Amino acid sequence: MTHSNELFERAQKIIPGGVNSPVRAFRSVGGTPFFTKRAQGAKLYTADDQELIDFVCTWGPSIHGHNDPTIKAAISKALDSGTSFGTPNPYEVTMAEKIVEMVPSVEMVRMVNSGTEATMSAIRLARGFTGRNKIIKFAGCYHGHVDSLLVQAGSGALTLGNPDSAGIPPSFAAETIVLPYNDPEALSNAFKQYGDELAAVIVEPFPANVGLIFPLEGYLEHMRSLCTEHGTVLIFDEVMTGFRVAPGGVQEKTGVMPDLTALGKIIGGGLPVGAFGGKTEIMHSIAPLGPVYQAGTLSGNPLAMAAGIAALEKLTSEDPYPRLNEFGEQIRNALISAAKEKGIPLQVPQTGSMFCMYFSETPVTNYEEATASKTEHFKTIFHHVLGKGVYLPPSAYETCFISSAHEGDAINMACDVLTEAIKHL
Ligand code: HOZ
Repeated sequence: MTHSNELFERAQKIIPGGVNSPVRAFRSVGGTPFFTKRAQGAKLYTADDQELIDFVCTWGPSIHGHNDPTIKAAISKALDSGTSFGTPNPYEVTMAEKIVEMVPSVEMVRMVNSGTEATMSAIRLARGFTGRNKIIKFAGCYHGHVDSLLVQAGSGALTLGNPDSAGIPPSFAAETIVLPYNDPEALSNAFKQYGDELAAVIVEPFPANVGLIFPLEGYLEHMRSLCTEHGTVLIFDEVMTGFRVAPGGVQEKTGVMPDLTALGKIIGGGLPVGAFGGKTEIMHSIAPLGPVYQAGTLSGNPLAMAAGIAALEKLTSEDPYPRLNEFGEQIRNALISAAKEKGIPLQVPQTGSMFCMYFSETPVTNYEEATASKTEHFKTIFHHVLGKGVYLPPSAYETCFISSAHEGDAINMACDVLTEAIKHL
C-alpha cells in the first residue's frame, strides 16, 4: 500500500484530475485528496494510516455506518449464488415491494444503477407520458449529470464553477426553465407563461447540493397544486433525502406527494443502485408496457439488491431516526454555541442526520443566499478538522451525513474538534 500523495500522482497521469468524480479532488478546499484503504463503522482509514471520523458517509449511502455486518452478510449470501444473471431475479421483487411499502407515493418502481440514471429516466418518462418537452428545475438543485439538468446545478458542478456544464447543446438547455427555489411567485409566473408546455417540475424537496435548504411554509404544496392544475408531472429527487430524513423521505415528512420519485444512495446499501417510481398510470408508459424506452444490463443486480434490501430492513427493524436526530442536534448545538462565543455569524440547517454550515447572518433559503455565504471559513475549518481526525465533505456546498455507527465517542470528539476549529477562525 502506497501513500496518498504517491497514489494521487500516479492517478493524475491516467485518470482525469486523478479522480472518478470531480468533487473528490479537493479543488474547492485546496490540498491533495487522501486515499482510503478501509472503512469501518464511523471511520475511514487512509493510505497514510490516518483514522478519520467520516461525515461524508460515502455521500449518503452508509446510514448504518461503513462495512455494516448485516449488509456484508447479505452480500456474501447472494454472492454464493452468482454475481449477475441478466434475467429477472427474486431479490428485485423483494426490493420493489420494500420501496413501495416505504415510500408513500410510489406504486410501481424500476431499478437502475445510479441516481443520475433515476432522474434522467424520470424526466424522459414525464416527457413521454405528457407529450410535452419543457421542464422546470431550481437553481442550485443537482440531479446528477443529466444533460438537461446540468443547468445552474449544485454539488460538484457548482463547487468547481461549472453550474452550466460545457457539452450540453443549447437546444437541450433551452427546454429547461430554471427558477429560484422558495419563490412561489416565480413558479406561478412560469406556469402562467408555459403551463401547457411543461412536462415536469423536478425538485430536491430539501435542496441538499447547495448546502441544505428547507422549503418555506406552503411552498411545496403550492408546487404540487400548480402541477396538478396543469397536468405537469411533479418529480421529487429524493436521492439524498430518501430513507434518510424519514423512511419515506421528505414526502413522508411533509405529506406532499410527487407523481414520480428518483431514489438512490441508501437503497444500494453501498453498492451502485438507483430507482425511479411513482403512479401506476405514469409508470405504465415505460417499455415493455409503453412507448418510453429505458433499460440496463445490470439493473436489479442480485448483489446490489441484496445489499439494499438488508439496508432497508435494518431501517425498519432498528428505527435509527430518533438517535440520528439526537446526533445531528448535538453537532448543530455545538457549532452554534462555538460561533456565538466567537462572534461569527453561522447558520446550521439540520434535519435528522443531515446538516451543513453557512457562514451568513440570516437563514439561507435559496441559491443566491447560499452562494453569498462566506465559504472561506468553511475551507479553514475543513483543513483544521481533517488534521485532527474529522472528515467533512470537501466542499462548502455538500451536505454532511451522520450514520448510526457514529456512537457517542465519535460525535463527542467531532463536537470538540469542530468547536475548536471555529474558535481558531
Ligand atoms: N452525488 C453527490 C451529490 N452531492 C456527490 C458525489 C459525487 O458527485 O461524487
